[in-house]
Amino acid sequence: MIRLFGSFTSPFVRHCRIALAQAGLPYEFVETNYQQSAQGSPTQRVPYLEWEETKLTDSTSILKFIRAQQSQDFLPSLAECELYATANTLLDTTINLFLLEKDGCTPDNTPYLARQLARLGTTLENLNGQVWPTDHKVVVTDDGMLRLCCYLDWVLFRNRLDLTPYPNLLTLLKTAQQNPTFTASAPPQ
Ligand SMILES: N[C@@H](CCC(=O)N[C@@H](CS)C(=O)NCC(=O)O)C(=O)O
Repeated sequence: MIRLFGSFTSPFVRHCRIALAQAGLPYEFVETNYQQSAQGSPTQRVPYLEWEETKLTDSTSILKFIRAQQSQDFLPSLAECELYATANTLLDTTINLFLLEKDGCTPDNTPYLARQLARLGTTLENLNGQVWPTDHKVVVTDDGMLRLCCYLDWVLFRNRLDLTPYPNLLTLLKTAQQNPTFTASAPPQ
């Protein structure tokens, strides 16, 4: 049996949960906190996955594994790969700001964090300028768009950023929210 370790709030874990549901693969979800992930994975992060002798410690290799079970290529096009990588930058940057804020480091008192915040603004503005599909089935079968939607929903869930300057991205998220598999994986309110 596949075992996926993670939390219901992590956007990285959510993407893996969606892919597992799309593949129809049975798996055990093991809720894992910071202390447990420090023991269970060398990266001290979630998600990680165990299956027989296979142990994967990053959502990217986990997604590649899941898509391979469906005989699907992971990130087959350059555009999908670029969007997936861009969404990862948004995720890592926003989470970095979120976690450091808990230690009292903010863009106001730490110059590198001001650069991190600026990176979010320019990246979101660029993505908002793109044309997005309006069919939820198209959105959730592209791992770049799926990654971006997991990110946008997490931003709203954690109230991290004001997304109103990015109406096209909010419309993209609304499109994804028409998909039952995407909605069923939403963080608990
Ligand atoms: N590149 C990793 C990032 C995973 C990640 O940042 N997970 C967060 C939870 S959303 C985490 O476990 N953070 C713990 C920490 O930073 O110590 C992936 O794609 O799996």
